[in-house]
Formats: sequence, C-alpha cells, structure tokens
Amino acid sequence: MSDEANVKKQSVMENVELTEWLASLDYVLNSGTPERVQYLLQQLQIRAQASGVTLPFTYNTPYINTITKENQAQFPGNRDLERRIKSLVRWNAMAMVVNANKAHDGVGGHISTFASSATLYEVGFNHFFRARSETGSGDLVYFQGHASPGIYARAYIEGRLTELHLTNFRRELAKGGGLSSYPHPWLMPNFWQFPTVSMGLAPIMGIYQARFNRYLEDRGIKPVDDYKTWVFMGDGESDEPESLGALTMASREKLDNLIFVINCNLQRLDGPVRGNGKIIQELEALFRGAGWNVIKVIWGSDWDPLIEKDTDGILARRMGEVVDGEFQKYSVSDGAYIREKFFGTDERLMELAANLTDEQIRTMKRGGHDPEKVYAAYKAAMEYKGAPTVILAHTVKGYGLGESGEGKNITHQQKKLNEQELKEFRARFNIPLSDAEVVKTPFYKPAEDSPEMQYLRERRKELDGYTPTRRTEVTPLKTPSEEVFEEFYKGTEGRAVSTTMAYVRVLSKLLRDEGVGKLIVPIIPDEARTFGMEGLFRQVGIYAHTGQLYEPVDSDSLMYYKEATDGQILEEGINEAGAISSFIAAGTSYATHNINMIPFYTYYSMFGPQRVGDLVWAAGDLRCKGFLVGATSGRTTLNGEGLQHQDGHTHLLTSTVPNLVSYDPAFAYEIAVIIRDGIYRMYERQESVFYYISVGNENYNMPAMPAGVKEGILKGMYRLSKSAKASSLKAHLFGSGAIMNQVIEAQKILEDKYNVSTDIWSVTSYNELRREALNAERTNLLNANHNKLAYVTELLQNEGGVFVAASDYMKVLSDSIRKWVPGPYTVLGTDGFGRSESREALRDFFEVDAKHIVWATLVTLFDEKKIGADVLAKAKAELKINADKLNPMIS
Ligand SMILES: Cc1ncc(C[n+]2csc(CCOP(=O)(O)OP(=O)(O)O)c2C)c(N)n1
Ligand SMILES: [Mg+2]
Repeated sequence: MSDEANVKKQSVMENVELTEWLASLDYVLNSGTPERVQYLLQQLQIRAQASGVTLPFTYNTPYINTITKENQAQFPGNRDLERRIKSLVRWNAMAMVVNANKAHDGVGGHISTFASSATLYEVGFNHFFRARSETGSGDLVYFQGHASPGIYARAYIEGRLTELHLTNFRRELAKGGGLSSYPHPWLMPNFWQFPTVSMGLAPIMGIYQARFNRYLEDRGIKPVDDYKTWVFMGDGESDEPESLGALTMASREKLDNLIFVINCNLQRLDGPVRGNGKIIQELEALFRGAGWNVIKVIWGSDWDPLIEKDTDGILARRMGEVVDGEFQKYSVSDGAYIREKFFGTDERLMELAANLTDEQIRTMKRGGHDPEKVYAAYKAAMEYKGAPTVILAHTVKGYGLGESGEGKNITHQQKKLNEQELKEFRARFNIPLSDAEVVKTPFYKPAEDSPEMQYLRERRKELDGYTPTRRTEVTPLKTPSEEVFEEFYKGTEGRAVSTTMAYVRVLSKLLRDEGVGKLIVPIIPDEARTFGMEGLFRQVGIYAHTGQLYEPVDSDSLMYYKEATDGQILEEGINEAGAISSFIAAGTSYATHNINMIPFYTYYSMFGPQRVGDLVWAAGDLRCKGFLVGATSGRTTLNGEGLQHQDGHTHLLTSTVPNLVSYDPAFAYEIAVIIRDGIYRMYERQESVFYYISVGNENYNMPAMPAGVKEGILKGMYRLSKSAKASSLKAHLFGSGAIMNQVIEAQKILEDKYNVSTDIWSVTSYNELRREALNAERTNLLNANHNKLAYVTELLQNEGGVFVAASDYMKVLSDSIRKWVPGPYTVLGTDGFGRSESREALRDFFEVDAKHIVWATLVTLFDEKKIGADVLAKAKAELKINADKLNPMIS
C-alpha cells in the first residue's frame, strides 16, 4: 500500500475507534448516572496512568458557564420588579457618592465597585441572605468594603437609614449622624457585622468563621443549622496572600456552609487584574486544586443561543483565548469592533454572530449582570454538599456608568458624573426623575404602597428580616469566683516556674470551671509543647470535625494527641493568620451567635501583631473579646532564639489598638488577677475591649500576693516592696515581666553596697498607665485646670528620690510615662535586634541586668548631686561597667 493509502486507512480506523468510544460513553450517559460516567473515566485514567500514559494536567474547564442552560434552576422572582428595585439602589448609591463629593470635594467614595456587583448583591438580598432570627444567626455576609454605598442605598430604601444618613456619607461627625466609608462594627455597631475593607482579611476571616460555626455545632454549643457564610470579594483582592492562603483548610474541613463570590470585573484600582491572562481561569484552577466546588458565571442568557449552536466548540475556544485586557476593551467598544475583533477571527464564528445586530452584540451581558444566571449559581452553591463553593462572576467594572467610567482604567476612583452622564444613567436604569431633578441627584425612594416596596418587604420577610444587622443581646456571664484563682495568690513557695506555666495552669483550671469552662476556646498555632500546654490535648481534646481516624502514635502516654469531634482546642498548625482569624470568630460569637465564647490564643509573642497586625486591628474594629497571650516573650528572656524570635516591642504594637488592653506581668498572682478582671470586664460587664498578656519562659519563684495590690495590678502599677532602710539616698525601681528579678537583685546591691534605700514597683502595664494619664491630661486641658492627677503621679508624688525603669521591651515603652513621673527618671530597655545568646549575656548586652540597673540608679543619683564622683568611679569598677561595649541599638 502506498504511504498515502496507509495514512488514509489509519485515519479511518481512528475515526471508527473514536465513534465506538463516544457511543459507549453516550450509552452510559443515557442509561446511567453522571457519577457512573465519572467513575468510568476515572478508571480509564488510572489504567492509562498505570501503563505510563500521563494525561495533560489541567484544572481548568472551558471559558463558559459551569451550569448549562438545561441544568439552570428556574428563577423564581419577578424580574421586572427586581430590576426596578436594583436600579433605584444603583441610583441612590451613585447619588450618595456624587452628592458627598459635590458638597465636600475630596470626601471620596466608590461608585464603580457596586456598579459591577449590584446584581450579585440584589439576588442575594431578594432570595438568599437570611437575617438573624430568634432561631439562629442567619447567614453571615462579608460585604466587599468598596461596595458599601450599595448596601447603604438598599438599607435606605428599606427604611433602615434616613436621607440624612445618606447625605452624611463619610461625614460621621456631622449633625444627625453619618455613615462610615466602609463596614466598621466599631463605628456602626448596630449595622455592620464584619469589617472587610482591608483587602484579603474578609476571605480568611470568612473561612475561619465558617469553620468556627461548625466547631460550635460539633461541640453541641449551638444547634446545627444550614446558614451560610458568604464572602464577597474583588478579583484584584485575590492577589492578597490572605485571600487564598486558607483555601485548603476550608475544603479539608468540608465547609459546605461557606460560599465565596468573587466579583471578576477584571479590574482593580490601577488597571486590569490580569491584562495578559485570565483571572477567572487562574482562580478556577486554584480553587479546584484546593478542592473547592467552582461555579463560573461568565456569560449572560443572551449568549445561550450562541453557545447552544457551538457544537464544535469553536466559540468556547475563542472565549478561552481572548485575554482579560481585551475583554475589558470590548466593554468600552461598539458592536462593530467586537464583531471584528472577537468573532472576526474565524468564518464560523462570524456565521454564529451573523443574525445579531451590532447593538445586540454590544449589549450582550456578562454572567454576573444576569440575575437568572446568578440565581442559578447561588442555588447550586446552597445545595452543594461536602466542599465550599466559589462563584466566579464575570462583570464589568463601573457597569452602567457609561462614558464616564464603565470599564475604564480610571473607573475605580470615579466620584462624579456630569449632567449628560446623569441623564444617561437615568435613561439606562429608568429612574423616574425629570431633567430638572436629575441634575440635583436626589435620593429616591418608592412609595410604601408601590409594587416595588411591597415586593421588597415581602422578600425580606420571607428571609427573616433585614441584613446586615449586628445585634448584641447576649446574657452577661458570671465571672468565676475568687476561689479558682486563690492558688495563684499564694505563690509557689520556692518552686521555680515560669509565667507561661502559671498562665497555662490558670487556663487549665478555667477549663474545668463549671460556669465558663466549656465556653473557653484554646487556640494554638503548633507551639503547645513549647509552652507546656500539651497536657490540654488530653484534658479537653483537639477539635477535628471527623474525629480521630487513627491510633495516635503516643496513645499509651498520659498526654496523647487526642483529636475529637467535640475537641475544644483549635490547633491551627503553623498559621498565625488563621489562628487569629479563629480568635476573631470566637471572640465575636457573642454578637454573631449570641453566645459568649472566651478565646485564649497562645502563640510565639514575636508572631503576634508584628506578623498579623492588620487582623489584630480588625479584631479591635470588630469589638472582639478574648485573650491574646504572647508566650516566650521578652527580648532577653527568650534566650538563644536570636533576631527573628526575640520580641522586645509587641507592647508598642498593642498600644496602637485603642481597645486592646495589654499587660506585661512578672508574677503568677498578677496573671490571675488580670485574667479574672478580663473575664469580668469583657463577659460580665460586656465592655468592648480585648486583652494582650505577655508571658515568659524563665523559671523563678512566684511570690505570694502582697495585700491590697489588686487595683494597682489592674491600673498598671503598684509598690511591690518598700525599703526598711533609712538613708538619705532614695531610689524607686520599676520592673516588669522577667526583668523584675534583675530589679530585685539590683535593689539588694543598692541597699547592701551603696546604702540606697530602694523601693520596687511592679509595672504591669505602661500602656494602661499612659492611657490613664493622657485621659487625665486631656480633662485638665479641656477644662483649663490641673485638678486631675495622673494615677502614676498620684502614686509617686510624695516619694522623693530617683526613678529607674527596666523592662524587656524597647525604652520608649517605659519612657511613655516620663511626663507624669515626679522626679528624675532613667529608663533601660532592649532596643535593637536580638542575639543568639544566654539570658545572662543578653541582659548584659542590652544593659538591663542587675548591674546596669544599679549603675543607672547611681548615675541618676550622681546627676542629682546625691552621691560624689568617687562613689561612682568605685562603683564603675566594682560593677564592671564598660562604656565602650557594643551599642545594642545599632549593632
Ligand atoms: C490591604 C489593602 N491594600 C490596598 C487597598 C486599596 N484598595 C482599595 S480597593 C482597591 C482595588 C480593588 O480591586 P478589586 O479587588 O478588584 O475590587 P473591585 O473594586 O474591582 O470590585 C485597592 C487597591 C486596600 N483597601 N486594602
Ligand atoms: Mg476587580
């Protein structure tokens, strides 16, 4: 046979082969289930792979809607009424931003984000988002921060916000009240549930929220329900590591109570998200790879006839090859351009589009603007079992803003529309305003008896009320009795323990407490053993939705690694961002679920706010409660770990969060007093504060609590020991954390060797002292008087002598109260990078050891002309002070 004949024969055989395979597939498709088809294909793949045939790896499906027209759920709403309501919401959202900027240039605000996501939200509001009710939390919705104008605009039509509120958008201090720019529970505690505007935080917080909801159900603390956590985010936002960093946790935990909606308008602030690529495909691969159910909503219904006719897949292929930058260009182009550039590459495509006019081509919608497609996707997501769902919705940024912004690169920051643009907007969305009215951009609300309002009310009633709404009706807890804590007031009677050990003991006692025990949520990012917390594994178990499916390797030990469905500990792995998201979910459950949960999040102190500061800030905004516990803290106390681990500045970072109360305790009884008061303030008095406590790993005797010091511990300072020595030389040493021991040693040297009568003050919180003093100062300033004394001044004013502070933190911490210390004040601290060294060497290096404290005291006394140069010179030699040593701050 000739070569040509051979090729022909082979091609005929291949065709026959293909036809036979396809016929077999069709047979199973017609007679069996889709699962059966999946199974067979899987088996084929396994056989092929075992024989060395590798299939090309792809996690992508074609660039068309995941839900085919045939499988699309029927839209149950009234399209016409919903469009009218949505148009009014659009108008009011736009008017709010335009008016605010007309009145006060530069006030800011965003129109184009909501313009692109109006349908995504309105379908949710009309058909899915259930409000909190008597029976449950409702759906928890994280709204995209920049879409806030749209959420306010709907609340206005619902009658939950007034015209004055809208007028005062971004003018919160205006008379009559205003609206905050973005979702902030701190500023609008009855409205917003979740702050979202710092990009990337909503996705990770949402994932951990959904997991925490499961945790509460698995532990029997809240009833099992089918409420969902919805996270709305931008496609640009997906570039934040936090956005995608926890995806596998969600699928591993089978969080089918979680739905992400990513508004893929292909643009972020400066320009396209992936001009030369396809963000939807990139995200699809990522989410599928992470085990999520992915629903792409790419094309609106008007594309369906074309897709149906596309039997050979040419259109789908073309859709898949056009990059996002080009799709963006189509959104600002006319139909002729799109016909030429998109369909014009192939005769068969031109043929497909032949019956469409240019105008039809121009207005064919993207999926995210089609309520029927969006509804079908949401419904499928609601019903999906076994994994979380992400909906990737294709939209146009600035949709409906026409010439002024739609699809343009500048649209993100667009805040104004001219007369012509306003008229076009009105026409496009049928806003019932006259030419004269439209230019004044009035807010518009339909009459209460209009079909729109009746429909809206009826829909919301069906969904249990209005959302977003934040409510706090939780019953206050009763603080555990003093009995629980008394053991710690007694001290350890010579036994050396660390403050970390003391804290862990407090925690483990609280876990046994009848009143609060089961409400405590211990959270650890893979450091339990470091902190001596492994005893809790067995005591309360580690939460695992599936329970423990294996026999743990250490099952014969007392403290084995016990995982259980009703386990109490959240062991988050090496994941501080996730762990603090769990902390946030637990610490806000008083507001989301009406249940007081008390998180104790214990971590390597260096990896707190330094690592996840924005989430700590969000916790403040959220009025989160609970205890952040920075273990192994203190630049010199955590010896040996070196530069990256030795924390000498967290207390500065915590001071930046207004409602975060921070303490650096030295002794077990201080910890006990602080935690008890913390529970009292947060859960009994229901104050909107949360706590940071630093604890260390240095072992020493924990003394008994002196009488009458509780108030001082909480206010931030009390006298630990008063000198019995009578001397004309007087010094007051301030100590905190583990450095207190250096202070105690210094006192002894000062008294024994240098005849200085020395008192010791325990400073548990410079931050609280400073806040109180600033308050006093402000009161005096505004009242033009000096009546109010700062607590520090009040304590020290009659003491006389010199004051010296030493802590394991940067000098600026103790320096922060200088103004209110009534006398010469020298501060020692740990400025500079840490070192891998012994504690002793580190404290010498940072000049916070006993000898440097003694030296600083003597120099301060010398400056005050209380001692002579001879005494100082002698002391310098005795203490071996080296003025030429390395400067820790810059070395
Ligand atoms: C952490 C953080 N970085 C930067 C910003 C500023 N910012 C606000 S919106 C935005 C662009 C958002 O784009 P995208 O996520 O695609 O949302 P879209 O408005 O397109 O829906 C940027 C950069 C921010 N809010 N948070
Ligand atoms: Mg975007």
